[in-house]
Amino acid sequence: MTDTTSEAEQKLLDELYAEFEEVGLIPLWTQVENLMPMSPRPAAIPHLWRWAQLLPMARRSGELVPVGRGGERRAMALSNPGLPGLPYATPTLWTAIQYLGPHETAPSHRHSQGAFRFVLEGEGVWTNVDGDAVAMRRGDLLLTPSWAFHEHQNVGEEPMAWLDGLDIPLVSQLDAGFFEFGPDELSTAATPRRSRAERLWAHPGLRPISQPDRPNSPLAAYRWEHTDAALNAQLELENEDAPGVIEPGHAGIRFSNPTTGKDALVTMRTEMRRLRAGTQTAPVRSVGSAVWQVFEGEAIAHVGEKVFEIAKGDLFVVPSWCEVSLTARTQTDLFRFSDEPVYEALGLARTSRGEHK
Ligand code: 1HN
Repeated sequence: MTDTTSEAEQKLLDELYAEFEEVGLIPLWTQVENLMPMSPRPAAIPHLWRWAQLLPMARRSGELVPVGRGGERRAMALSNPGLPGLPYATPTLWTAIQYLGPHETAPSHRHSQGAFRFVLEGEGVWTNVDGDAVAMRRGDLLLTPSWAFHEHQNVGEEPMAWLDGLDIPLVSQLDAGFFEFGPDELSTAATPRRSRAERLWAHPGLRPISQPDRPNSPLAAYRWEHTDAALNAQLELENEDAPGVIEPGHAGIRFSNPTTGKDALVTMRTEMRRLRAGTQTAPVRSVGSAVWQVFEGEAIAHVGEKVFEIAKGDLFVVPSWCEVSLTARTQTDLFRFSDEPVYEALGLARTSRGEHK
């Protein structure tokens, strides 16, 4: 253990350690630094994926790889270089670009992993969630909470690509994964403008008296027109010196569960940010990991030691306790999701906001 250990003592120690290994023991004194670092030491690293590279590869997959039973989804997962060989963007968040050609269907199934879709561009796909047909359009956030049956059908003449977020790595670590195939036939071929969930739940501040609280939001779709209006209102109020923005030039909304006011999904935070052109955000770091996607605009993201020039569709990862700040070249909208609700539920959440640079 120390420099002063004699040869005889070293021999006894070696014997002891060999016996530890044999019976399945590891002494704390050789491990304490790894077990209890002074602050998080994520294996995941800050990383950027460019939409301009992802989309053509999704198209090629669309030409070459059928979608159907077994594979279930034509989804290409972001693999963090710090987590080599794993289809994980971060240790808790699965993130993919999914592609569905005209008149294709991705079959019904359900799983204990929670999921959402965020649409960068395009339309024509309806996702049926427990038999409720939900249109997917540009700027919309669509939810597929844990254990809801879901299938996707493209009724249009154009292919569609979107972003998928799931808590797959978290659920895997927790050994809490369950999966079930659904029927092979479509649950519904309907293509309504408004889903049943929206007809029941999408009225600001008004909830149906008949419905109980739920851990995940019952509102299956958060429409771009509402998100856009909420962000615009914050920036307009800023012009009147009224409260609303996160910091000067930086508006933000969180997608929430209308039954609880908490995050729309139990395990994942989903947000949209709008930066006025020229805005530089204060550096922030939080415990837990996040993925950002540019919805519109051009900006520079400082993430830890890295600097990313980002444009529409680009995706980047912010590992735990890694500082992030953004500088908007043009007005920029960003979708962000993270695992923060998990840390909050466990009493492990921490955030620190630095000075503007
Ligand atoms: C899934 O069900 C979807 O429904 C996307 O679109 C990605 C990755 C692994 C397992 C199930 C979807 C998935 C997934």
